[in-house]
Amino acid sequence: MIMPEQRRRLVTEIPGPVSRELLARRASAVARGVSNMLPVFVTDAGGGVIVDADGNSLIDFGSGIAVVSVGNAAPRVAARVTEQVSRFTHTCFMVTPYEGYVAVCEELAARTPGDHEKRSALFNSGAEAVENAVKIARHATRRQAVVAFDHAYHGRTNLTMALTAKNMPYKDKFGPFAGEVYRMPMAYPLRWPGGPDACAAQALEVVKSLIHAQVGEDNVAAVIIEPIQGEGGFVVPPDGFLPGLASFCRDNGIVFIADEIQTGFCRTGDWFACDHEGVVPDLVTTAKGIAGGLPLAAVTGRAGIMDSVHSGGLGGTYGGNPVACAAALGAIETMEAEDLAGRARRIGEIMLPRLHKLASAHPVIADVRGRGAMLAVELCRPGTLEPDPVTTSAVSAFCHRAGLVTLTCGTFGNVIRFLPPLVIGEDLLDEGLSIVEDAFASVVS
Ligand code: PLZ
Repeated sequence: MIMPEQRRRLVTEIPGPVSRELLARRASAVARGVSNMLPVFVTDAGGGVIVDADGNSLIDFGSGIAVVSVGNAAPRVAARVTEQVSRFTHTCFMVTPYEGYVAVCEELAARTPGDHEKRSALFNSGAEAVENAVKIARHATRRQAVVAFDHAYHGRTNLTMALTAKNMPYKDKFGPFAGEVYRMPMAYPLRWPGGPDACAAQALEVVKSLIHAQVGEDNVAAVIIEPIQGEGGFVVPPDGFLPGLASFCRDNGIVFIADEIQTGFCRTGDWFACDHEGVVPDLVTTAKGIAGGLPLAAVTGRAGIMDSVHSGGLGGTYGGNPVACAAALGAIETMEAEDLAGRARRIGEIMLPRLHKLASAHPVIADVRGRGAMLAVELCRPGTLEPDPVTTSAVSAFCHRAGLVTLTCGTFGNVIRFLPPLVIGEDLLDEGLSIVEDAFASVVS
C-alpha cells in the first residue's frame, strides 16, 4: 500500500482545477440527488490524510462518516482483501459458503455486548441491517409496532426512512413511508424542557407512558435506538436512560435493538457504545467501521431471537461478500492489535478540553458532547437554544478551505461533528483542532 505523507498541504484553492474539471463531468453524469460535502476528488488516503487530484493533502476529521476508523487502506485490511480478491470474489454465501463469513460472525459474537449465545447475519449496508433487525424482531415476537426516537437516523430505504426523523434531505416527498413506526421523544439533555439533570428519568417516564397510551406494550416488536445518535446531532443520552429503556423492553417482551452502525467498533472508546453503561441489547446492528471501508453490515443478537426466523428467511446476493469479510477480519485484527478503543479515548482526552475552551471563548457553542473519537459542538444563537445553522456552515466551509475535512449533522443542521480515523497522528489532530479554532475566530464576530 502507498501511505501518503502525514501532513496537510495546500497547493491550490479547494476545490482545485482538476477537481473542478471532474465536477463538471460529474454534473452531466451523476444524479444531482447524490451530493458532495467537500468536492475534491480523491486519489489517495491513509492514516489521517486525504490526497486529492490537485495534489492537496487534507486532514481527515470525517473518516468517510465514521467508516475508516482503522485508517484508509489499512495495511491488514489491504493485505487480506488482496489475498481474498485473488482467490475468489463471490460465490453467494447462500449458494456455497466460505469460512470468512463464519469467522466474522464469530468475531461479532465475541465483541458485541453480553456473553449470551449469539447468531449473526451479514448484509451490505447499514440500512439493510436495520431493515433485517426489524424483520427478525417482528418474526420473533409476532408483533408489528416499532418504536424509534426524535432525531434518529437509521437509513434511506423505505422502512429506514420511516424510522429516520429528519425530513430534509432524507424523506422529503419520498413517501408514503412504511407503517407501524412510532416516534418517541429523545433524551436530549441540552434541549430537555426539565433540564439536563432531570432528563434521563423524565424522558424514560414519558417514553414509557406514551408507548403504553399510544401503542400498547404488547403490540411493540422492537424499540430501536442509536446509543449515541449520529446524523441527528451526536446526541448523548444521559446515564441511566439506555439501561432504563433496555429493562423496560425486557419487562415487556420487546426486542431492544441498538443501532451501533455509527458508534460501533471502538469509535466511542469501547468496542460498542452500549458497553459504556453495560447495556446488553437483544439485537445490535453494525456497519461502517466493521470493515475498514468495504461494504459490510450485520445484525447480531440473541440466538433465540435470531434463530426464530425460518431457514431462507434472511439473505441477499452479496450479503457477507468474501472480500468484505476479509476486510472485516483485517479491520478487527487492527483494532485489537493497535488498541484502537484506547486510541479513541486518547483522542477524546486531547480534543475535549480544547473544544470546551473553544466553547468558553465563543458563546455560539451551546454544547460540547460525545465520547471517545465521536465528538461534536452544537451552535445556537448566544444565550438561547435557537439553532444557528448559518454559522455552522460558515465554520465548516472555513475548515474545508483550510484543508480540514469536517462534517456537520443535526436535525437543525447546527452541529459540527468530529470523527477522525482512530489511527490519526497527534500532530495532525492538533493541527486540525487549531484550524477549527481559527475558523471560529474568523467566522464568529
Ligand atoms: N444507522 C446510526 O449512522 C448511516 C448516512 C449518510 P448505510 N449514517 C450515514 C447519508 O447521508 O446517507 C447510518 C447510521 C446509523 C444506519 C445508517 C445507515 O447506514 O450504510 O448508509 O445504509
